[in-house]
Amino acid sequence: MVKEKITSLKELLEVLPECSGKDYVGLIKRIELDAMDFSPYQFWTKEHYTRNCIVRTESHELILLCWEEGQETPIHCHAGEECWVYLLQGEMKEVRYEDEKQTNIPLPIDEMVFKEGRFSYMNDEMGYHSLENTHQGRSMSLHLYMNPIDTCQVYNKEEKTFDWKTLSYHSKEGKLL
Ligand code: CSS
Ligand code: FE2
Repeated sequence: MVKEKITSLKELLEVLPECSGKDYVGLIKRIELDAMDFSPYQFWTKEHYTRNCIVRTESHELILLCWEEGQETPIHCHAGEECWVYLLQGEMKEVRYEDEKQTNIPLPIDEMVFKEGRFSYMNDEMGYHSLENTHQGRSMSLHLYMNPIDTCQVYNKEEKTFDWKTLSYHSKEGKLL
């Protein structure tokens, strides 16, 4: 049976608490969301992309990332957690890297551009990745982590080292922090 699409944030927030384990991937595939729904959670800065928490429980975290043109992540891991990214608005480039332990220089192995309404999945067994807003304007991506992620390792190009970084929210439940 084909399950119905999830077309509003309200529906998504109703279904999320019932999910566990493999349910999350089924849920993401049903999503067809409109960026308009997310206006209470949209915040932007010129300095870096913003991480805006919509909901967080012990088992998952739903975050809206807002990107000005050209903003990007460093190469990073997900500290053992699973990560789904749904592109609400704009265009993003994702590059995946092999975990190159001998030289400590991550090796690009795959690159893809994804568009509105598409999603991407990542976990540490697949290596590291980076995301960049390649849209001529702002992009917005919805990130679902299972479980929540508070730190991750990021690649320092100058030092050729991976360093632990604390991840913080720019806003929580629509309120600036
Ligand atoms: N992991 C990054 C975004 S790329 S999936 C973050 O949560 O900030
Ligand atoms: Fe990531």
